[in-house]
Amino acid sequence: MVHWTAEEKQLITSHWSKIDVAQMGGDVLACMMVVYPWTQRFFPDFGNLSSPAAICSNAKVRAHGKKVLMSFAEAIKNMDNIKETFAKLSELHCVKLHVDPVNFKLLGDVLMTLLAAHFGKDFTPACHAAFQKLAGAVAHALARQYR
Ligand code: HNI
Repeated sequence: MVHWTAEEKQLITSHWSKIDVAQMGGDVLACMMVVYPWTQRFFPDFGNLSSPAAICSNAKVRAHGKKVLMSFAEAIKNMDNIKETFAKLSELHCVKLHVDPVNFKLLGDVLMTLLAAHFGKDFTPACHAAFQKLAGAVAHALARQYR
């Protein structure tokens, strides 16, 4: 189990409360699809993904990104129990969708970049480290069914 210090928990919850999950979620998923274009192939029903502009304004991309980030919110609510919280989602991503777990990490990296852009100087190294640890725990929990 991942151990969290009181400072890490505080940094994560206080910053998380200041983001717009729908906006950030849409941006994260769109950015993942633009920067790592092979991830687009998991979403064949999402319609027009023909350019960065098309991806960023695609309503299905934005809605799905919101869903993804809402499950990060679940992880934050259940920080001491992330593995169990993601048991069903792990089954979906591994057994049904066969998403290569490398992509979980890439999504986490995109989230770090966008959090840094959003918070600027307030995204201190300690804060970055705490969120990196969270993204790592989420990626690990999602990949659980592969192990
Ligand atoms: Ni992911 C569905 C959460 C990474 C491809 N994904 C979901 C759902 C959630 C979710 C929540 C909706 C489940 C439901 O409807 O029951 N995904 C997450 C999280 C991460 C993540 C927290 C974090 C790393 N997913 C990825 C990655 C890919 C991915 C990296 C592919 C590159 N996810 C999918 C696909 C679906 C999906 C595909 C199904 C979409 C659909 O609706 O058809």
